[in-house]
Amino acid sequence: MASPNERIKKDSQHLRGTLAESLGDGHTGALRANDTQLSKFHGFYQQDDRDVRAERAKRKLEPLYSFMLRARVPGGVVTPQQWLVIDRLGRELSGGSVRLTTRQTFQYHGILKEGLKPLIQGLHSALLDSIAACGDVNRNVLCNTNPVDSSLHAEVYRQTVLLSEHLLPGTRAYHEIWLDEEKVAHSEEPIYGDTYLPRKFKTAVAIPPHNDVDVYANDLGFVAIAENGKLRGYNVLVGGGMGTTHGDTATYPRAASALGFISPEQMNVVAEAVLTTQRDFGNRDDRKNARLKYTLDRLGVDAFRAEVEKRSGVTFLPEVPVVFTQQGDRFGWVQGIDGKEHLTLFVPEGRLIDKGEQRWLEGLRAIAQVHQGDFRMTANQNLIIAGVPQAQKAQIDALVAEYGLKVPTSRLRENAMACVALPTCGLAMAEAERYLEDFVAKVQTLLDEVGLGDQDIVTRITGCPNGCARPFLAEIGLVGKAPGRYNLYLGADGRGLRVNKLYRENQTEAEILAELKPVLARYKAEGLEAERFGDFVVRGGIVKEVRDAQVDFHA
Ligand code: SRM
Ligand code: SF4
Repeated sequence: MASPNERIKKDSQHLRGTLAESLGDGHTGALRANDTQLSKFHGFYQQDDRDVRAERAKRKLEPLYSFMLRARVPGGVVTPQQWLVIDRLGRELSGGSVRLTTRQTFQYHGILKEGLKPLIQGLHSALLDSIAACGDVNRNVLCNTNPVDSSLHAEVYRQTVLLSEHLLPGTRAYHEIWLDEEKVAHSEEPIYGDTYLPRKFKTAVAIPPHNDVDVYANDLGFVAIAENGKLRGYNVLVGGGMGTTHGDTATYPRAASALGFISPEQMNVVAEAVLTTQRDFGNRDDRKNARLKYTLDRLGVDAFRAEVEKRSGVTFLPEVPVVFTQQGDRFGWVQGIDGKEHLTLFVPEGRLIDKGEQRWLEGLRAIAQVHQGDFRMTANQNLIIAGVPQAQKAQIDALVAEYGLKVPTSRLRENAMACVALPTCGLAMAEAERYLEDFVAKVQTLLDEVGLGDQDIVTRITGCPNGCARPFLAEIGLVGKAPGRYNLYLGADGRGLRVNKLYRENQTEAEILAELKPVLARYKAEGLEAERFGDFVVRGGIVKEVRDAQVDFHA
C-alpha cells in the first residue's frame, strides 16, 4: 500500500495544500498535519524546542513550535550583498544564528509561523530561495568549492547551477503562497508528475582529487574529468546514501556505483533520466526503503544503466579512472590560478553566532561590507572567503583577527563534523553538535597519549542513524542510539569512497574512548607510511571491509 505521503502529494494541487490557510491560523503556532509534509518542498520544517517539551507538556501548553528553513544555494556561492541579507534575516527572525549545513547552504532555526513569509520574501529580495531545499525532489546541488587548482571550477560550477534549475519542480505554489504571485489556473510538473519522487534525491558534482562534497554519498554524482585543463566530461555515479534505521537490516548506507562516462553536454539529460527512473521504479510503499540506492540494488546496476540509456538516448562510455585524495576542506589562504586569494575558515559545527571572542555574524558582516569576491559555503559546514585580490588580503586578515574568526584548532577538529541534533531535530536520539567539541578534545588526548599527535582522522557524529553529517563515511563514526550512547563505526577510507562498519554498539563515552585507545595505539605501532587510520583498521582485521554494502554492512 502506498505510504500516506503519496496521497498528501497527489491531493496537494502541486504542493499548495492548505499552506495558506495554515499560515493564517493564529490559534496555533503549528501547521495542519498534511501541510507539515508539503512545507518541506518549500524549504522548511516544523519543529519544537525539545529542551522545553516536557516542561511545557506539564503546564498543558502546546509544544513551543517554530520552523527551520533551509535555502537552496547551488554550489554554495553567495555574493557579499546576499550575505548581508542572510545576516540581517538571521538576526531579525532567527534568534541571531545562521547554521551552515553539510550540503553547502545555510539554515535558520527558531522562526515563528508569522516570520516565515517575511523571511522568504527577504531572501527573494536578494535573489535567494528555498524552493526544493527539502522534500521528495532534487535538493540543493553540491559542487566543489575551491577555485584554486584548475580552470575547470568555473565551468563545472556554471553547469551545477544550470542542473539545479533544470531539476526544479514546475509548480508556481512557492511564488503564489510566499511571494503573492497571482494563482495560475493550471500548473504542470513535466519532470516530476503529480506525486513527485518516492523520496528525497541528492546530487553532487566533484572535481578530483578533492572529494570535499562526498560525492559517493549522493543519489546522483558527477565526477568532472579534465584533459589538458579543459572539461572533457563526467563519470556518472548513482545510488549513494547514508540513512539507515537502527536494527533494520533492510536499510544500509551505501557508496555510489559508477554508470559510466558522458560528455559535458549530456549532463542534464542524463540527470533527468536517472531522476525519472527513480520516480518510476522507486518504492512508494515504504519510505525507509525508497531511496535510489535501494532501487539500484533491486534492479542491478546493469539494468539501471540500460534504463537510463533508453530514457536519455545517451550511451555511457567506460568510467574514466580517477583518484580522490581527501574528504574535507583545506584551511587558510590558497592562491588560485587567476592570482586571486581564497581563505577557508573553520567554522565550529557550522554555527554562525556572536558568542564570546568569536563574533561570526558581526565579523562576516564587516567582511561582506568590503569584500569584492564571493562567499562559498562548503559541504563540511565551513566558509570560504573567495576571490580576494592580493592587495586586500591584509584587510581581510585584520577583520578575521578582530572578530575572532581564526579559531585555534587541530587537524582532527578541522576534519570533524556533527549534525544539528538536539534541541531542534525531532529525530535526534543523542547529542551531536553540542557534543562534538568535547568528544574531539578527548580523542585528541588519546592521540597524544599513544604518540600520534596532530592526526587527520575523519571523525563525525550524528544524533541518529539518518546520517546527516555522513558518519558512515567517517574513519571514526559515532551514531546516536540514546542520550549519552552511540554506536561506534570504523573502517571508512578517509577519501569518501568506502562506508565503515559497526565496531561497538550502544556505548557510553567512557566505553568508546576505552575501545578506541588500543586501536589507535596499534595504528601508531603497525600503521604503514601514509596509511590512513580507516585503511589500517581494515588491513589489521579490526573491522571487515565493506565492499557491497547491501551484503557486508550488517554481516
Ligand atoms: Fe538530514 C532529516 C538536518 C544533511 C539524511 N536532516 C533531517 C532533518 C530535517 C530532521 C527531520 O526530518 O525532521 C534534520 C533537521 C535538523 C535541524 O534541526 O536542523 C536534518 N541534514 C540536516 C543538516 C542540517 C545537518 C547538518 O548538521 O548540516 C544537513 C542539511 C543539508 C542541506 O543543506 O540540505 C543534512 N541529511 C543530510 C545528509 C548529508 C548529505 O546529504 O550529504 C544526509 C545523508 C545522506 C542521505 O541523504 O542519505 C541526511 N536527513 C537525512 C535523513 C535520512 C534519509 C534516508 O535516506 O533515510 C533524514 C530523515 C528522513 O529523510 O526521513 C534527514
Ligand atoms: Fe537529526 Fe538524525 Fe539528521 Fe542528526 S542525523 S540532524 S539527529 S535526523
